[in-house]
Amino acid sequence: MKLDQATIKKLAEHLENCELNAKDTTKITDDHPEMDWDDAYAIQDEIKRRKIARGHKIAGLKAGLTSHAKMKQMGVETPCFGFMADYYALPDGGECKVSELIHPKVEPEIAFVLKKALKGPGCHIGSVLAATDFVLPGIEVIDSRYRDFKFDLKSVIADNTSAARFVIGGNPVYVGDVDLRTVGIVLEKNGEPVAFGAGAAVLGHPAAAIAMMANHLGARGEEIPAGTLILSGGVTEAVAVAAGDNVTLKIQGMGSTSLRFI
Ligand code: 0L1
Ligand code: MG
Repeated sequence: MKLDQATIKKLAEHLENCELNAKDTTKITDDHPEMDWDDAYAIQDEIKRRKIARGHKIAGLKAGLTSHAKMKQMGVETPCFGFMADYYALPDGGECKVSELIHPKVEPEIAFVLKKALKGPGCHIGSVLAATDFVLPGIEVIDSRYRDFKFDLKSVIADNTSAARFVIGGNPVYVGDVDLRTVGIVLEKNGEPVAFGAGAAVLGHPAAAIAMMANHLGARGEEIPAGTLILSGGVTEAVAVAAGDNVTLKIQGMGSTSLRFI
């Protein structure tokens, strides 16, 4: 690690305040070009610690930048991992308050819920499918705290991978009953299809994103506990939303979930 504890705490406080006050900032590597990957995850961990210390629970985990469309959109080449706090969770068909966010975008995702813990190294698609209870549609609302979504990968990891809000809904489906590579996904904004694809857009198989997360956490001595909800990453590039928009995600055989932006 290149940053000392005081700097990690200061940067975590700064980024979390940006989130809580819906204020943007320049990317933190501008002032700390020396920071490394461990520093980036240590800042994210400190943001998590701050939320838990204030009484929040962790509602789930997320993989980000897992499709080529997303990597190309953001100019990066590696997936990243983050967490979702309890207050990020919105009810299916419910409202998302744009005034609480900076410049929200939505991503169509496949959500996994585990029935068994997963611990890397050595996790693969088979271990993930064996550990999964069910999958269902999920819309992630991302909201980078960085001005104009301009960042590098270390800055975005520190910023908890732009996590902001999410909704899951539709029909929970047993993984043996669906081919997660060929399953069709349509994201509609105000009744018009704005992004569509198939599950294979996420690293060839969305379960590969969960395996990568388990191996990433395993390398840090952590596991993904049974019961964890995990967003496997945007199937398409992210779509900007504004107050007044209605967004619906439809996944073949899994029904739909939606949000209204107010
Ligand atoms: O969930 C995601 O794929 C977002 C990762 C962070 C990059 C971004 O803000 O687009
Ligand atoms: Mg996402």
